[in-house]
Amino acid sequence: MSTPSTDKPRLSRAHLLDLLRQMLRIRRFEERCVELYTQEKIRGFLHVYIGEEAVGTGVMHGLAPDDAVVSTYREHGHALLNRIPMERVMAEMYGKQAGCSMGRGGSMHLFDASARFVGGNAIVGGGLPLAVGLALADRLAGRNRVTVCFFGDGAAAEGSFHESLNLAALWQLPVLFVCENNLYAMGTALRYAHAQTELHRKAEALGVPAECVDGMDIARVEAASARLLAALRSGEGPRFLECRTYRFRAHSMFDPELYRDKAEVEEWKARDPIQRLSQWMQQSGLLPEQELAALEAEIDAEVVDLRVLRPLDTATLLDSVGRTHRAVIVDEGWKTGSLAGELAAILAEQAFWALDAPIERVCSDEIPIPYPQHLENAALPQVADILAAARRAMGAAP
Ligand SMILES: Cc1ncc(C[n+]2csc(CCOP(=O)(O)OP(=O)(O)O)c2C)c(N)n1
Ligand SMILES: [Mg+2]
Repeated sequence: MSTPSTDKPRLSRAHLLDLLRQMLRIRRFEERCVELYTQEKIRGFLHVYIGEEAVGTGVMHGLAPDDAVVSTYREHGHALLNRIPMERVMAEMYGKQAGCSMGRGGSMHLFDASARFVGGNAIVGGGLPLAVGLALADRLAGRNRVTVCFFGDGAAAEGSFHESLNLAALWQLPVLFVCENNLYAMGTALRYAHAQTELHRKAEALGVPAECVDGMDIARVEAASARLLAALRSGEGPRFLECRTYRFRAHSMFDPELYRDKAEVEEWKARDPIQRLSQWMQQSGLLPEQELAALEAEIDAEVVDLRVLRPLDTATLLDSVGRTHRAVIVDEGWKTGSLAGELAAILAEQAFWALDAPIERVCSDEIPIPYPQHLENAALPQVADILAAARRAMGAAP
């Protein structure tokens, strides 16, 4: 999230890069989750957002830190965008105490009250009344903030949808209802469940002004939601945004996908919001090729923490280099005669042909470490040194 947007889409290079980075971050995180699920490290249900990233990213860029977000069971992206640290989200996927819901929620119940992320929710349509309640509480307490409520097309067939929109309109509450219309509710296509398939029209019928946008185009999502959020903030009552989108993967990990044609999936994949933005930026000269590679690598980087690798787990090191094809070794010891030296030797002996760039070692200066803090800092590896080494490993100018 960032500070509230104005009504114009911000097409500066830095802003677009930020949007691209956020979408890629969600995509890579979920691809990893799928891998971990197939290895049975993540258990229970898993519903990924792959293909729909432009919706959450475009809408949430317009939020202020104290705005609330209510989501569904397909909420990993929303949680990451809400600044819940990735490691707390991943720990929750594993059911660990360090997770954002203390390991009691799992994939469908990511939650962080301090970030005002009021949940993932396994109940279809369950988030809508919560969002209305949050906005009502803000109104009664005189707080000028908004609540964004994400839900799927399936929720628009539920009673709670109609009840929530009705009350929000009646009481003019500051809720932005965002319908992530991906055309299917599990295996049921929209046309089999809704008499009115233009879902934003349902909202209008209930007294909530509504818009519909191409949810695969982040610029359009962001511009529309910025406009609607501005209306909410100036006290004009609730708004509704229908985003036409598509999930590229199955509903969950237990779905054989017998209800849709492969050709349809391929057609939508050709509209991938990440590729669309990066291609547009490349064509407009805003994203040189090596920068895109560096961006991908920044997100793909793996950190192997050697403090937990005693006795030395060489297989993990080799495995990591096999995936990233690069190695940056950070060690507070000296380069010569240190653990960094030992690891570099192991990689040179056993992973040489997997490496696409020379091994980088970021170590302390070859001097006795001085006592005064500023001199100690000058001698020890610093964040800037690590970043410069990572850039060199990626072939970018330092
Ligand atoms: C009240 C309720 N009814 C049924 C279900 C079973 N169910 C789980 S997901 C789902 C489909 C919801 O589809 P949609 O709202 O379009 O979200 P999407 O999965 O497409 O993001 C259903 C019916 C449920 N979880 N809760
Ligand atoms: Mg759906």
